[in-house]
Amino acid sequence: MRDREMRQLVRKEKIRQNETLNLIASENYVSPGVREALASVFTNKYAEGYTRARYYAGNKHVDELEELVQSRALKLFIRQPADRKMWDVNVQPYSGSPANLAVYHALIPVGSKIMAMALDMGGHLTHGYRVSVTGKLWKQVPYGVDKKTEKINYDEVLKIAKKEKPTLLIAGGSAYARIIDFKKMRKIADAVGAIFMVDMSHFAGLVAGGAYPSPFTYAHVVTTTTHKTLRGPRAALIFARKSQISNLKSQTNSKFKIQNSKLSIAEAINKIVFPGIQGGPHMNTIAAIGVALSEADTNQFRIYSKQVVKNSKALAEELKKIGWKIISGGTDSHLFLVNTMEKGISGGEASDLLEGVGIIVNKNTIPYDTQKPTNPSGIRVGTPALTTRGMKEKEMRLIAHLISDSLLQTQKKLTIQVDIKKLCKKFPILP
Ligand code: DSN
Repeated sequence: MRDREMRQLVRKEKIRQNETLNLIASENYVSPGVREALASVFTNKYAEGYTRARYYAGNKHVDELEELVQSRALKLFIRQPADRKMWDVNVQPYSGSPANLAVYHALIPVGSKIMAMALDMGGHLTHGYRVSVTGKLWKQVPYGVDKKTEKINYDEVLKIAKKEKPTLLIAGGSAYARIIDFKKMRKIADAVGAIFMVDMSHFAGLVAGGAYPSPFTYAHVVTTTTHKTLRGPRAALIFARKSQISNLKSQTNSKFKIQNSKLSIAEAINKIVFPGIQGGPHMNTIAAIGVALSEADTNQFRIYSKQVVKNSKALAEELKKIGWKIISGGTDSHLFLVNTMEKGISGGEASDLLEGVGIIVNKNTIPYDTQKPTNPSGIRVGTPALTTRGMKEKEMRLIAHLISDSLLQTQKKLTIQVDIKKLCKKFPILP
């Protein structure tokens, strides 16, 4: 790169990534192949529209690319060819937020209710939270976790759904460590006539690798980002059923009729992604999604995704053993929450203390948090990135002690920093 300033920033960021332990649950390291596709000539091309229906000429290879990525996405997530035929996938969303917005805009009338996990219980901003545009256009009906078990209480979800009659029910979030029972959630959606959407952004890679249940049997729509456990570029996918939305029995109960009822769910969504919300798709990113999808369709990735969960369990268990409170008592996935406030350390302080020694996490609210979201009571810890580096349970146990010693300041900062650098060196990630 000729640009000296930019080159230096890239170099510095590369050193930072190499020399710190990344425990941010939503981050990962992409392969050289994914980065190569991102930097490919496809970045030069405008391709507004869809395959063979573009607004510009010169899209012969773009069309082939988009179709290839669609078929890879469908094949990876829906194993049975007969089931696959019932689904379409849109590979154009720039990221998770526009993907979710497109689904709502396509399927549910403005003003109707989206029932989703509350943000401070582990949900996501774009599931109708008040500061997001999704919370301004639609009304969020939140559900949470049980105060005692800190897990979803499906009877409680049903009770809220029956009372509120949402038009859309969402499963998935950004800080819920446990397996979600999609079958039960679909039953709840059916009981009140709601569309059932799963946002699998966090655990998509685990679904692809067989380390987490698949939502496809039960959902009408599945959205996902591609850059978390799936280890692709920063973008998103929307999987949608080809059935007509007017066929959804849901609509009988709702005072809000679903939009575009003559179209299939997938057609309605495609129309909103483009031209409704977005302009030209980022074809270089779509190429990179394609690379990530083919990488995820390998035995190596299946082993990786299972190791992500094993590592997460090992790290949570060891932290628990040495006296830290893990929300819900453990994890079934790539992440978990630690209540640091219990030891008098806020989430913000914890995150700063850890960054000071080279461990990167994010502060996070815990269920029924009494602190403000800007400085909540806990941290979120995730293992996708460290697993990509090749670390296993043994390293997780060591890291648990490094985390604990840093937070409690029971070891000299310098000693911990040296240990972390050594560990990073042993598991290099970026050449
Ligand atoms: N911000 C992402 C996360 O960290 O979970 C979700 O969009």
